[in-house]
Amino acid sequence: MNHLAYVIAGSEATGGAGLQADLRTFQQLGTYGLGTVTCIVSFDPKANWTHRFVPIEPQVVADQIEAATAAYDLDVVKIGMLGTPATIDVVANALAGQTWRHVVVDPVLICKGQEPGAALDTDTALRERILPLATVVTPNLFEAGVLSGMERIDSVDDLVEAAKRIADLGPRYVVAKGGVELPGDEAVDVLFDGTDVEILRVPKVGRERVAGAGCTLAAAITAELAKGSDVSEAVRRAKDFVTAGINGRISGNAPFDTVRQGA
Ligand code: PXL
Repeated sequence: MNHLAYVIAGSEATGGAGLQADLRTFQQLGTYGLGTVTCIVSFDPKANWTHRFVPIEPQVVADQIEAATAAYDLDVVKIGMLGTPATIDVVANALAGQTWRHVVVDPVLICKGQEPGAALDTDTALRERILPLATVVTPNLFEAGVLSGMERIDSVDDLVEAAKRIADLGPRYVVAKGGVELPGDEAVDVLFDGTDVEILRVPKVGRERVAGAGCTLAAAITAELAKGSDVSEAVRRAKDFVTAGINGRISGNAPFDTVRQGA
């Protein structure tokens, strides 16, 4: 059977994050992946690997979504980096044009090197237009703080509280990720389904962030949902997949390692 997994996200030119990581994840997990590109991020190796960010013309984003959704009966989509309020509008309008079994939103607010000011506009648009459409949202620690309005998230209890507050913004399921920055020896994720809390823990792999982990987790959830898992099972499988990818990570000349999908 053909399981189709669709992603609307940015390109990251080193291939570690964004659409490239998403499509590798889809392929590794046995789905047929297709992608719509929203923006192009090219790190600048001459300026400490900060981001050069170029949005795709909003109409071209709309055209890509039109082509993908006309060619196939898609019912599961991942939303990654959108980048600008104009792109968010186009994507929100296009998503509303059909029903989806699952909309998995990785609420990418800011990448290393991006202007915090630009991220605030994007935050508001994402919160107002995209989160209400999400069935699953996967904030990291920073995003969980911004979206919940909590100033500090220092413990698993705080992360649970943040997940509950984010659920009030519309998504059915919230996967709040502690990552390496939440204090403790474990990488903890909290899954809140509106009623119950499930806590997933694995020993931390090192103490440095590995590029592409957030993209890969949300893409793996999307692929597992496309294949028919329920959300809890999809999240647990996705966490195993990312943990394996972090253990098998790739090092190059950039000052950060990258998840290897299918390691
Ligand atoms: O990891 C977040 C992310 C998502 N999407 C794109 C990115 C990044 C971070 O660099 O460039 C396109």
